[in-house]
Amino acid sequence: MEDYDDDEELSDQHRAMLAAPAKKLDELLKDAGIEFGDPTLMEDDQGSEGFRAGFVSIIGSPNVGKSTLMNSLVGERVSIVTSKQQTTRHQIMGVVTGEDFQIVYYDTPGVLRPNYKLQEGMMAFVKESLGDADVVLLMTDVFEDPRDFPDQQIFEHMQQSRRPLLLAVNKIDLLPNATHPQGNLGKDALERVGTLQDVVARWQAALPNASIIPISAREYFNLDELLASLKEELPPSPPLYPNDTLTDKPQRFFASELIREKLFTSYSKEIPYSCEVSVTGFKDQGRLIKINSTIFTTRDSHVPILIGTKGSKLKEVGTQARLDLENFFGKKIYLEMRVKVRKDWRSNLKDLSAFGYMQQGGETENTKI
Ligand SMILES: Nc1nc2c(ncn2[C@@H]2O[C@H](COP(=O)(O)OP(=O)(O)OP(=O)(O)O)[C@@H](O)[C@H]2O)c(=O)[nH]1
Ligand SMILES: [Mg+2]
Repeated sequence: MEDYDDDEELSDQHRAMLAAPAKKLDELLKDAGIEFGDPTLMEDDQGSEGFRAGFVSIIGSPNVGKSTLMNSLVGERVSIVTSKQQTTRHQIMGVVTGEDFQIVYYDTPGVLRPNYKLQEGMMAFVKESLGDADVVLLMTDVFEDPRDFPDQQIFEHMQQSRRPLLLAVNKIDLLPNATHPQGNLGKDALERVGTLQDVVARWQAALPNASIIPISAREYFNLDELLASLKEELPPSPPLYPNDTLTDKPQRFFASELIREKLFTSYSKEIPYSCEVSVTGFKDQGRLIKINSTIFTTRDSHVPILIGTKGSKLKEVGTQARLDLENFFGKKIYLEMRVKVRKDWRSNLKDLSAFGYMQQGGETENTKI
């Protein structure tokens, strides 16, 4: 993966400006008094005829497989995946450019009722993505009942919205099929879930405006059909980003996410949710990348658990993270990890802002929907 711009000199604001979609150009032209649809400009637009491009926001409850789907569609591991809820905390962009289309996907945190400021920030990412979407890709899995969707306001927004709405019902590999007549759900769950037809009927009744596509994001089942449907809903538009764009975050973001993924897979109970990873140093020295990281946790009592006897646990976690980072960056990695206590980082606006969870101006509210 070499498509990230890791210009450490740039402020986040500058980086956001550089990554701003070409769509914004229309507004700049209008400000400059140049009429939209000016025939001289249209001549320059040759080559984009028949091209479609737009933003597709992947929204849904925690753990339904949003990040797995994003990675499968993009063909790279841009978003971390674990079996635990609330793995994704940010809005993560993944761009796919084809011959006649460009889709800018946004993977988002699972929809939840926020209990603390960090979760408010996560929900602001969801609402921002929803507001920006040309197509909303709502995702559920075979287990979820539409009545249990965690946020009624968002659900009603989807019911009433005139924007194209696709509903992907994920994990259908778990249902009984020709090779696994019993399925993989267990008897009780199977009775509760019913057949795929039952699942689809429940969601179609709750969201009559949605086109429903059953998929398995992990097994790549029906993703061609999903992609075809998404392409049909894209507005005619030239590409929004240069053709070779994959994502918009700097390399150190992916480093911190891969380390955070290991915290989710290596520790239990509240520890993954109490921790944040900050990459304090990222030096690419050609064949080797030196990464310095700090794990912040909310309680003193977590420190010995994170570190383990004589540092054994942290060493094990560090080794797993290093191997993954080497795979991801295609280079040797030197990884340093430290543990610090930052008692209220999940509610402290300054910390949350430093960790990238706040909108400009310190607001977590988003008014777009
Ligand atoms: N059986 C099955 N499991 C899947 C499928 N897609 C994802 N999973 C599993 O579901 C779990 C959650 O996947 P994620 O992609 O992290 O889910 P998410 O919706 O991004 O979760 P949050 O970021 O926490 O909201 C992981 O254990 C995945 O391996 C699928 O198609 N079939
Ligand atoms: Mg996720």
